[in-house]
Amino acid sequence: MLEPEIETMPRADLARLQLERLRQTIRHAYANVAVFRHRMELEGIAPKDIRTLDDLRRLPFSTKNDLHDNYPLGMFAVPRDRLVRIHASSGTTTGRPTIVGYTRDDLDTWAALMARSLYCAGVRPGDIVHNAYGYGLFTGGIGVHYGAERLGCTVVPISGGNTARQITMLRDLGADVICSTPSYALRIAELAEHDGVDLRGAPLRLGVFGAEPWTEAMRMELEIRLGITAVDIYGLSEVMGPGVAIECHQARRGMHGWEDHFIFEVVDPQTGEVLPPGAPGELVITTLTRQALPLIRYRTRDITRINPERCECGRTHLRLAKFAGRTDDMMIIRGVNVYPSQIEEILVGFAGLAPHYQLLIGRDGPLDILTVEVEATPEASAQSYAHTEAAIAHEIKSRIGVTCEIHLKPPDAIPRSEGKAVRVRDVRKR
Ligand code: DLL
Repeated sequence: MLEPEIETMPRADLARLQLERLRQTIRHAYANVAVFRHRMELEGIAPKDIRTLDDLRRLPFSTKNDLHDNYPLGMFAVPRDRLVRIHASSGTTTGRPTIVGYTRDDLDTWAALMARSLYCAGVRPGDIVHNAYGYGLFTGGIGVHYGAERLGCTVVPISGGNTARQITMLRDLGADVICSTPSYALRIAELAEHDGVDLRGAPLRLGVFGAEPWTEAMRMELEIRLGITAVDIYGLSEVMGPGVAIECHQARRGMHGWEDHFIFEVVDPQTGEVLPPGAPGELVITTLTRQALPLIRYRTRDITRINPERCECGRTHLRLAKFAGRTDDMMIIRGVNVYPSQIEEILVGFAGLAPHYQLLIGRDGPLDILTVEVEATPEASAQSYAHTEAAIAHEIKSRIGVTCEIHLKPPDAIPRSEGKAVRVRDVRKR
């Protein structure tokens, strides 16, 4: 273990550390970020009023809109010349990217947390880490890179894309660990099989996958096809990047959220009310050590549950359940709430299907209709398509309760991702 004294800290000590850091963060944000100061003034709260961790609930939420409204650097708490790096995530709603930044200390914290996370996942010093997360403005590539170097690994900074070369490098260098989005790992597995390269016989033993929702069914698929143990990693640019939470290789039942650097709450996405441990809702994160971009009660829009029980690995930091999706990815089809991950759970492992899919939301008069496009395997005969389509539609209707159309597509018809997969296409807007 990298930092046993912190990772297994008694929860009472962890709470004391959190309170001390929370108060410091609030003083820092209040003094340096006009948006936070105005909001707190409107609520009639001053930094000195935050005396316990429960007082956090008195503070207003912050959202991605705050970052957009104060684009590009209006939410920053340090002068521009203290920023040593900028990252950004692509803008979904407004088209504007979300800009984030780091001081030298922020980068140091991030590398240390990523090293801690990779160790927690089972990566060890000396391992060859094939890093196929995209390098650049996206935090995945560079975030994992510095963490793996800090841990003492040999990093192969291949980034995403050029899948044939990925396979050559994986095989020839004998990588121990692959890091990528789960959808891209599946693409690599698929091409390796197609080209007759057996990665299962290679030293490769571990996959660290994240940056998009993925299911237990997909985990099993990746483990079998790549001959690895697959571990889930979570993070978001706004609060740091990858390394906010990760599964331990011992239990792989929920991701340890690093509570010495973040406070995690789960709230009702509609009312904002804080939910008790175990209830599913929207994850809200408060940063405790960020200098450049402190965020207080940031609404992530990601849906999960908190498990505060001590883990069998000995770590005391809480666990976040595998993410069901994002509030903005939730489809409401004729009154039924559906996440893409629920459909994925059914498609993966269905005989004759390759787990490449897209969900199309269209309109038939006043009614929304869901069409599932999914690929058949090369072995499946075109004559059996209609039968498989009916079987999938039946399964989705009985397990999720929505009626949908299934379009089985020939192999390679669904676009492959080299980063985050696009699962939902809303064709109503066209
Ligand atoms: O995706 C950071 C990252 C890179 C995480 C590499 C893990 C590995 P963003 O581009 O800002 O940052 O996107 C953040 O991606 O709010 C979630 O909706 C989603 N996401 C990230 N990890 C997971 C995961 C990076 N393990 C957004 N499961 C987040 C489900 C995830 N969704």
